[in-house]
Amino acid sequence: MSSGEESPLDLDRLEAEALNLLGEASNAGALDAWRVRFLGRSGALTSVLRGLKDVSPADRPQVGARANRLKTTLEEFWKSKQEALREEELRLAAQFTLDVTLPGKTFPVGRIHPINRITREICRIFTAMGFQVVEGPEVEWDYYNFEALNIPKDHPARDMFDTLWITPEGSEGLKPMLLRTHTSPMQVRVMEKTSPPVRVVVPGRVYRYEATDATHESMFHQVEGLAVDEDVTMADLKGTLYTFARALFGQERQVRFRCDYFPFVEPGVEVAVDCFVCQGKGVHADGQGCRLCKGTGWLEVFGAGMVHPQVLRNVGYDPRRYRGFAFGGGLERIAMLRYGIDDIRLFFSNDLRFLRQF
Ligand code: YSA
Repeated sequence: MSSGEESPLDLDRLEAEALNLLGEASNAGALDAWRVRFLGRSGALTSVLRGLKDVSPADRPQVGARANRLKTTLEEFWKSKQEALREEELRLAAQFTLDVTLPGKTFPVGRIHPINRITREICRIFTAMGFQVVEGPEVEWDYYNFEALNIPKDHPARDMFDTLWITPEGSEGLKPMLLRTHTSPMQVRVMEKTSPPVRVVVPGRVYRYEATDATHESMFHQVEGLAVDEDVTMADLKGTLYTFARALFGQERQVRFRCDYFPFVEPGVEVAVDCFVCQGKGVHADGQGCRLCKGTGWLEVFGAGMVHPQVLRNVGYDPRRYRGFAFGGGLERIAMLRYGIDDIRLFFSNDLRFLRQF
């Protein structure tokens, strides 16, 4: 036989090898690779058939017939293997059919942080009364945080606000800058840019150089309120805060106004609501003192008052024509009262067991 010829023995070996490998093919990919290797256009059997022209004329009929039989055999085996694999695939898929009676998978859902939640709730109550919501910078000039609010340099009222300074206090030639200690500077910024009537609430972060305990944080949130017009009186302030306190804490709440001092209001008041845990009694039915209001029966919510005439003058308003009221309170403290939380540090300690309750 000339070169390129396959002896019947070679075809026997080829058949044995092909059937052996076919038996090992366990998936569609392996089966496809097998088909390419033995029956494909450049496969082993095709090259045998192509090489028949080089076989001696005497042997050609016998080798050709053997090669054709082998081709038919391999194709048949391939087909039945393909069917067997397909059946196996279907059998496996049937094992994993969807059971619609099983409970669905639950996906983790994010929550609104309690401070964002109370902020939204408070803003909704004030916008329903005609207030606009505005925000302002947390890094602030001394002028807006103190000077324009009637708290000049060296005024003892600066001691009420433990300040974190950006520029060192007293630094030569630099306009003093700080992290705002309250949201009240926005009263000045808003009035500088707007003509009366003004009605705004300002939620936002504030900072104080203070030790942390159950009711104090060094970063916390306040909400400021300001209304200025020709006929604004203390009665408007009281009506607004009554409406607010009852909307947030319940219709049966009592509101108490007591004299207080802030340099940017005259007169100034402290606003408290009666404690909704002990119903203003200061003690529980079992005689125990109320933990929430510390036995006083009242919970302080806001500092407030009538805008000082000097503050109106500082922004170019005529205090003989315009009057205003303002108020400011701590959002964490309000949220603590609203949701019955007894430690302010829980808000920003990132404890998911706490945050997931909201
Ligand atoms: C007063 C009169 C106005 O016409 C307008 C606003 C004000 C409030 C004033 N700007 C102010 O900041 N007053 S305050 O120092 O007494 O703080 C107001 C509220 O912030 C407090 O009642 C308390 O709820 C909260 N607060 C103060 N220091 C805090 C704090 N909350 C958490 N941590 C602290 N360290």
